[in-house]
Amino acid sequence: MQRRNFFKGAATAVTTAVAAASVSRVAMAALPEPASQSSADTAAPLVPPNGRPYRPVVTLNGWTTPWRMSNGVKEFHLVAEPVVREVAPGFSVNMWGYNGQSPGPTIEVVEGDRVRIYVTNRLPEHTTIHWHGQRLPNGMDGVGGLTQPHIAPGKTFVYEFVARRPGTFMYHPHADEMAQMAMGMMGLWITHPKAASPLIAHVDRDYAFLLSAYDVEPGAMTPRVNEMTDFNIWTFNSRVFPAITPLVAKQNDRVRIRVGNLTMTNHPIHIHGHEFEVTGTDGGPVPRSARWPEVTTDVAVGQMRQVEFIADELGDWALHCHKSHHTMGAMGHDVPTMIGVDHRGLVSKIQKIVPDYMLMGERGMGDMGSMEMPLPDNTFPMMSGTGPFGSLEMGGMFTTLKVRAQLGANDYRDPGWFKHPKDTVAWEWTGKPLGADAPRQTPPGSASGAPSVRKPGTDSGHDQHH
Ligand SMILES: [Cu+2]
Repeated sequence: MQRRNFFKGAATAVTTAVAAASVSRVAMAALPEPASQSSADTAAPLVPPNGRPYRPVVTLNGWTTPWRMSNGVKEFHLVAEPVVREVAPGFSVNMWGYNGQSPGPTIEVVEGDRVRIYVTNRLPEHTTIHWHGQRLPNGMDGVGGLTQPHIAPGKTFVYEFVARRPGTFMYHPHADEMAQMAMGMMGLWITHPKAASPLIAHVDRDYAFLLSAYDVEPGAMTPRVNEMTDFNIWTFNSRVFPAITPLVAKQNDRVRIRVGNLTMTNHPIHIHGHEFEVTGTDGGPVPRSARWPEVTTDVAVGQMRQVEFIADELGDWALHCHKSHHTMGAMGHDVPTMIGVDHRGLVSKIQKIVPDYMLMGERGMGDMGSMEMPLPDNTFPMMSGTGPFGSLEMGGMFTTLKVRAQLGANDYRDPGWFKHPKDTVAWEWTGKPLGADAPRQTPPGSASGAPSVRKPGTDSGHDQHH
């Protein structure tokens, strides 16, 4: 749902304790009406309403803002403001963002477009916007204090430049950066090529998302912004699994995924069942001679990676950060490792005092996905997400790529879980246990295929390799 009425939208979006700066109605009237978004759902791609055609991107759990044409200039209006972001159902966070959401809306333009962006500051402190990766006049680069004065609360600044090269970019503040990005201020910028390019393939599906991390204590609603390393909420576009929309593709579609990293650490983004190539970065398209196949690409802080592959394997394939802590949900930092510790008898003793007491992690941590632990209000389980075969034991930076034989060209709906062909799912072995007479691999050092047990001190004196 997009609300085009700024004042109505802002009135409902600003529900935090932070008082937003007042912005004059008269001053706003001449500006492009800022679109606002209240939903964290993935919006349908915005087919370009006028100007040159292109294949629009799908922003995971996000949206693309419309523009208005003004004497040949594409005009946008971003409003920096406090927002409430639904990170997962039942877990909303007080963030700062743009136009009702964190991340802000995706901006999509075409190479060569002259672009004018009005930025209105409704935050309680000053801000700026830096257009990460763009070629532009120095004074449009958005570094508060260096290339421009800060945008004070209540003020609107104008940025104007030509989108000179195609690619995947980001925008974020260059003012009180640590706090403002820790609060969710960021967005994607896509510049589509103006003509066919030998380095830019036509794709059937084009997905985009940003990596962001927050430190929200379980039960709290506002991130700690002075955090340096101990973030506990790991997100794709300020959203955690299983609340992240799956990527879908029709079999043999060429798929592009654009990922940008505005967290404080790197994220190795990993795909299952396919190999991709990095076809571009925020520096532009990668020369074909410099591409190689990968199944994981590390996205360092402040980088963008654009990967492409043919989605030719049917199924529900995991797509996730390979740092295992980053596919977990909210957790305190004080959970000791309990694997291998024998607690038998201890729990029943404690339960005499604390009836609800449960022991975590004695046999690994996997049980936590199915344990019904009482949670504080406004958080989500550390590992959650249920698949067709049970708990996925995942939260955070994880989603799925769903490849289907039948799918409409513009159909981005979740097709449900994959229906596996007969005899293609790993199964439990329930046959006869392997006995002494069953075929065995020959252990190294034995001369025959017969099972042999080597006793200490009876080395045969030679090794045989089979
Ligand atoms: Cu990660």
